[in-house]
Amino acid sequence: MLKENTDQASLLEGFVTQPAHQANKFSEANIWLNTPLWGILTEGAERHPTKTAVADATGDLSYQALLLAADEIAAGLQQAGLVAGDRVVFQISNSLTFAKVFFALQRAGLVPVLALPAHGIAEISHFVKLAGAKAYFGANLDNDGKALQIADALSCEFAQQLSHLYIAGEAGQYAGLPQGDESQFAPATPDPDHPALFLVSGGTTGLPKLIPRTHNDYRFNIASCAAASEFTRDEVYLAVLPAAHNFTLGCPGLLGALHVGGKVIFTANPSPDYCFAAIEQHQVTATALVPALAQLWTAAKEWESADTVSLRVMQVGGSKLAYSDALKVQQAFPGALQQVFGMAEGLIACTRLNDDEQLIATKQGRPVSEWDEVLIVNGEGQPAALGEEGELLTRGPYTLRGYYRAPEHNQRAFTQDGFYRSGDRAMLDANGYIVVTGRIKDVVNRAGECIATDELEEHLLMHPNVAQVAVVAVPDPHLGEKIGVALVKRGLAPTLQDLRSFLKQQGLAAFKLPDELHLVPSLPKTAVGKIDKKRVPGPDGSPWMSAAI
Ligand code: OOB
Repeated sequence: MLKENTDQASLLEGFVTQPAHQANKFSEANIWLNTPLWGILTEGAERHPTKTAVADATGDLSYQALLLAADEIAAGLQQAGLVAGDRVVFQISNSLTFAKVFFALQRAGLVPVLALPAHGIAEISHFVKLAGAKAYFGANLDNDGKALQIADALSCEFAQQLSHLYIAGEAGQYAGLPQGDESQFAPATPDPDHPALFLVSGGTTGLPKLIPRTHNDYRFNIASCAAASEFTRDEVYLAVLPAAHNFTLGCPGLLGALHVGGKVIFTANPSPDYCFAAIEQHQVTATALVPALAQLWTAAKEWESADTVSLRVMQVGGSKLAYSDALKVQQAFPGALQQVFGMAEGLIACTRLNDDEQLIATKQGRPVSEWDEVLIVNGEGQPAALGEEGELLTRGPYTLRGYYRAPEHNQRAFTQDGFYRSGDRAMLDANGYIVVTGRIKDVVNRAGECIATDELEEHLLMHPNVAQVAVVAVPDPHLGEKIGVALVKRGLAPTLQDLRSFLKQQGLAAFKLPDELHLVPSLPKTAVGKIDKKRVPGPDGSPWMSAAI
């Protein structure tokens, strides 16, 4: 009999479940399968044991070998005293180790908080505290020592609570990957309605929140995304963005590729020269990128000679892909672009592979499941008319009902009837396709006129000398806020006057024209590579915008 965490009740405190009638409905409709997340691996190992499941530059593992490696680690974790239900902060970069440890945790019933490699001690320590974690798993695979520094800091701050610190790769004074006797190992049989993992929220304000994802909801998320992207057993998925991010992990991502019996190639190097070579070598069929990376890959097609025709799905999401960039992606990677609008909180929408090119270039997609509910509401909270902009609210079988241990925030983030308020400004068309037009709060309030920064960014990106751009609200004593443009140039640097006349020619109202221009060599990015407006520097080098969005 497996040891259970005696403190289960307190670990579940602050976890908001789906209401019973909804949960029953999802189970009866067979969209919640009531199986553990680790079933993805064991089912694969039964069906095609010798097929390659995962690979990186160091080697590869079949489904059977990955299961064995995971079970050995899981046995080691159990023997070290960790018990089902315990929380583990997991911070491993894209590698075979990611897959081995991820499945080991699932097999042992341990619940990972999926930290991103870019997270520092402030975020990691916050996750340890909030989740009540007993263990930290870091990776020092390229020997940069960052994981060791985090482990040092954690062992001081959480001497009592954090009883297990593991480092994959050069482990210094810490334990390496545990190895137990797999023949003595019995996998955990978790309640499928309990969290299988915690994703971290992607917002750029404050510390990230924890998003519980249950076995049932996440397996449904993965299967629905795999179906929407038409994943098959021949899929070769390149994990480029951090594997711990929802997009790469399960939309359909690496778990989606394993779910259908495909293969996953991990790389921690997103540069086009490296990735194009990997695409050619492994005949990669699918990958997921943020717009800034898609832009880089598209530009590189002009000089990189590697053959990328095997790539049939290039998912782009995480932030708005400008129309002008979408057209360039379509030209450089014919037939491959799929826009994805998603969130760690749940809802995933995407364009479908047989949608027409123009639709794919202009819309962010429709929900992956018929069970997703999407509502657009106006400022008064009333449903908006078709084609009218408003805030996007959503509810469904894989969308959270509450952030973990955040009752006050949940009051604001959810409606009375359980819809998640995304904070995204969007509109719907008659076919249920979503067009995202920005963040509700991402506006410049210039002398009482509200200017949506996204609209302005779209227009600026059409200028031939603009490579990347962020429009920010800059504090101003007279206007309240004025319009600042931080810009990465392409070729000749445009002047503020050039930009203003260009925008005027496009018919933009005078009050929407930028007040200040700041040329920058690059724009700051979040942990997953989205442009991070909060940190965009002004001319004096300090953050430019007035209030966090
Ligand atoms: C993905 O997840 P998160 O949690 O890092 O960020 C979610 C937020 C959304 O609320 C929205 O504001 C923005 O990122 N977003 C987009 C977008 N996709 C995400 N905004 C405009 N256009 C898009 N296509 O970013 C994520 C998770 C799973 C799949 C894809 C993306």
